[in-house]
Amino acid sequence: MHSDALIARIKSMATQNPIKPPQPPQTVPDRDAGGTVVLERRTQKVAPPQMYQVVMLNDDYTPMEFVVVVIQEFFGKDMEAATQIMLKIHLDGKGVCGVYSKDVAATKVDQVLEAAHKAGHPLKCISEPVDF
Ligand code: TYC
Repeated sequence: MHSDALIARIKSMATQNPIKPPQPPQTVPDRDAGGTVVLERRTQKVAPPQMYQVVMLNDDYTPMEFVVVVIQEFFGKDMEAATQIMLKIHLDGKGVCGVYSKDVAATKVDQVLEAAHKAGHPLKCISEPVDF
């Protein structure tokens, strides 16, 4: 290259923005290659699961004390809370002992009915969807 041309080239390299070298093609990050995949947040969330309340029913024969113990034992209430729930059932005919997923509510019903049956009491309870 002629020395004038070389000097002009060097001056141009010193004053101009560098020419961007060709870029490799953009690839989608790959999980298997250890890339991080960022998903867009969904605008609509999945609905929460339907919950079920365990409702205990009044009868004329089951002793109040038995009902209080059952509510403490299977629904995790202390004696005061269990007594209040029992009295509500006694006065209103029914009352909610707890709210659970469908499977757990069904298990609670089974446990109460088995305990009542074993003790010879007619105590009944059911589970129903919340907002029934
Ligand atoms: N009514 C019962 C009584 O007078 C007491 C009772 C309370 C029974 C709640 C059932 O779910 C019940 N001995």
